[in-house]
Amino acid sequence: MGVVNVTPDSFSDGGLYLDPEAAIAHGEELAMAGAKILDVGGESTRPGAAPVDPVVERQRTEPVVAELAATGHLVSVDTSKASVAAAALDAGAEIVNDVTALRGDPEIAGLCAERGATVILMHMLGTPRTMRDEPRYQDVVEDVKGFLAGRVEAATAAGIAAERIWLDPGIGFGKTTEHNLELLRRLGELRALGRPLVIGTSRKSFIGKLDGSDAEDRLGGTIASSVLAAAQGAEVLRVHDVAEVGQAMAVAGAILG
Ligand code: PMM
Repeated sequence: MGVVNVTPDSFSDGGLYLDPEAAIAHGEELAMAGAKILDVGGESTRPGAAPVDPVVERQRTEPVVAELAATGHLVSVDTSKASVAAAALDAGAEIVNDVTALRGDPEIAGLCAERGATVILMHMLGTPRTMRDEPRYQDVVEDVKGFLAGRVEAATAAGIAAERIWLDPGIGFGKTTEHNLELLRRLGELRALGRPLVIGTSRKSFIGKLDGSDAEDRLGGTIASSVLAAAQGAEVLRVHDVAEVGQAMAVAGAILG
């Protein structure tokens, strides 16, 4: 999954693709580099980020989704808002990637059910505004697993088919570096939930915490964590550097058979 952030303030690539033409060209580039899914987002989830007005978020994402879907790409929309998701689904998106796991907007679960969309349910402790405030878990893997199981129940109760649900432990969302490492180390335990696992480590701050690197210098850490996640059964890797991670995956896959 290649990341297409149409935002002025994402930590990793904020402002680079705010213009729809630039975002579309970037999406095409990621697809050429091997991305099977293009994840279009119009609201930064960086720690401390302010919420974006739904109209603005929709204006950022809709034309980019429409063009990328029209040229035959599988598109997901990274949003927690039903109105933004609805516009993206109308424009041809097939997947709703919701970092609040359908808790952010009471309308979004019903919408996804009605449209037969695939949904990505992600774990986050708190909100992007508060998630750095001393996150605490009994056992981070068990807690995340319990949360995701509960969200699968809520989603299926709202009419979303179980086979349309993918799950994501939410690396960096309300977790310390040690929590992130523990989740990656024991990622295989989440396979017991029986749904495809999505993982997003790309350029995240836990990498920088380990070696002091800035967001644009975290490719090595992105590759190491992505390959190890895939080796434990993650099926979707949400990354900015599609070509490089793709090559690492091809080599790792060839060696492991
Ligand atoms: N991370 C970000 C945004 N959306 N969605 C999912 N499912 N998983 C993630 O880990 C995730 C996400 C933040 O990264 P960005 O600012 O580089 O997009």
